[in-house]
Amino acid sequence: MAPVATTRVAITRGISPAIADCELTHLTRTPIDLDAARRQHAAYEATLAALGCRVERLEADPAAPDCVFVEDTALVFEELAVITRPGAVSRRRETPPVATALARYRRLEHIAADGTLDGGDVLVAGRRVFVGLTARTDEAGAASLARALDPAGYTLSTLAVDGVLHLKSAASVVAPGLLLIDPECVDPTAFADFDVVTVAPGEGPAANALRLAGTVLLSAGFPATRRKLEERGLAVRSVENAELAKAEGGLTCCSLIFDVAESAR
Ligand code: CIR
Repeated sequence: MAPVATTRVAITRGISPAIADCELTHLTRTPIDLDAARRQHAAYEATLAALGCRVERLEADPAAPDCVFVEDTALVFEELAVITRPGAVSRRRETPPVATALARYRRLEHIAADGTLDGGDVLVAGRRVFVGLTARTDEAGAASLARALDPAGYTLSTLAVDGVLHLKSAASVVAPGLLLIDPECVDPTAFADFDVVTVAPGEGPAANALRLAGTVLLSAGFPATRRKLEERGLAVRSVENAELAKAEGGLTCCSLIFDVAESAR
């Protein structure tokens, strides 16, 4: 049989002109330079494109300050996509446009209304799914995700997260079977079946890294963690993210990346 050609899609969203009113949990509010944030975001999208993605940017919503952080609104698996129920009420209006975009590519399930779950709390490593229990994601949200994923054969477990917004603020997949984590925020023993590399001391935010096409995208400014990853033989590319970091956003937060068969485009 001929191999099926695939396209890698990255869904992104413009930055809301209201980003100054973003949700903040662990950081003190500081001014965000909207023009600089937009330049950095465009450069991020260009990096995704250079690494093989077809970038589909959804329009920003002036009434949704955090809409650029599309990761929190949905989870895309090979078999289905799950539309989340964000823990912050201000963010619930972000999901419908993302659901419309994803419906072209995947069957949709939804997190049930008795729980909350942010995509940033979900780390997918092969068929293992780790869900961080945080101010945004609760047990009922995790149980709803487990029900949606069970028929497709994913195994879900929950873990505690301390001192950061989301699980993926403190843990990322950087290679098959290899996680980058901040051990001050998540317990490494929760990932017993995986090889783990820890961020360098004082470089906690480096733990939110984005693996794409064999390259690890790392926020700029974390040289010691970069060296640790390179010592593991990984190709690392720095991405400037300082403005959106003031809104507690990292590199994974700004895209939903998945493969589609050519016929589904
Ligand atoms: C929020 O608090 O919801 C936004 N200001 C930041 C969301 C970042 N998203 C993510 O880590 N997945």
